[in-house]
Amino acid sequence: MESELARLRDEALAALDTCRDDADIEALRVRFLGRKGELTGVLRGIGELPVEQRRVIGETANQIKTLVEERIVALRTRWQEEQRARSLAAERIDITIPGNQRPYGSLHPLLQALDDTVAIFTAMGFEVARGPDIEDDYHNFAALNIPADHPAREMQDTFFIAPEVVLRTHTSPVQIRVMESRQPPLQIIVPGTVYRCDDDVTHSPMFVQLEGLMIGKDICFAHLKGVLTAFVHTMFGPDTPVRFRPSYFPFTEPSAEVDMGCVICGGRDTGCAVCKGSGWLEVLGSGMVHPNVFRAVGYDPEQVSGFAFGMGIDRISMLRYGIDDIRLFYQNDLRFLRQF
Ligand code: 2NM
Repeated sequence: MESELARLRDEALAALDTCRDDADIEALRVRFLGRKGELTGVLRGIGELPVEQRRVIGETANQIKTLVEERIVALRTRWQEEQRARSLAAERIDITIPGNQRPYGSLHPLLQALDDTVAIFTAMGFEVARGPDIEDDYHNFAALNIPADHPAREMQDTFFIAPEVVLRTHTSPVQIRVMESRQPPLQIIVPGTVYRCDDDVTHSPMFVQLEGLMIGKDICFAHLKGVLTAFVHTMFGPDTPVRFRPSYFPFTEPSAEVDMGCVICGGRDTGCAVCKGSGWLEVLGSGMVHPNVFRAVGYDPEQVSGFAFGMGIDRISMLRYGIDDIRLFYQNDLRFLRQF
């Protein structure tokens, strides 16, 4: 019996030495120590041995069992450590490798100027209104006091879709629609794309405009001057010179062009190409809404008054960022766009 146990011990230890992985170890554990294992069998049989042999054999058998168990635990631990070392080596992360750079986009310079302009007017209490790009003759022209023979209607300026249907040449038809559907007081701005049959360094056939309208009981030219001066000062700086110059629009009377001191030469020089030596740059058009416009939308010109204004956002953006060719806005050249 003693020699049988010694043989089992040597066999188990030798077999364990050949183990290559967890599965090998487990197979040997079952073979020697499992419920029907060889060593387990010996231990079970101890009860049938003569009394005087039981203690010695039992002790020896238990020692072997413990020895094999300990060897298995040691092997398992070593195996797991090796495996961990292997996976650590394989999955090693080099934190010095540069990360994946996600390219950031930026807002188009036109959109930046538009967002800023909208923010300035909404801060003054104006709300944003919108309308269709395709308009009828009435809203784009007739209701705005632009008679049938007015040059602004000419084919060369307006994109006609059908005899009475046009791509809007300004956003003013939206102001007409708002006035048709609501009563004063009214303070709205209308940002939007407009279309004119024009294409050169300073004109694009499609451009972004923002118009505004303030109507109430006693709105006068002083309100126009105050609001528009505040706009120029917020957009271009509080020390920017502003002047109002008489002008003409069919839909306003009186009308005024708003100029600001040249951003390039500051109005000091006389040789600046941007302001053509005048020291002033035109930023927007404005005026007191013409009584005929009020009549067209069903307002009583004796009861209400108001001012309106309009500007090309292209122009605002060009002045702001010193851009000299309007077509750059629409060519999507990344070398240009990445500068903003
Ligand atoms: C401008 C200049 C002056 C204008 C007038 C109106 C309306 F609908 F109230 F008659 N909307 N926009 C207006 C006035 C637009 O753009 C240069």
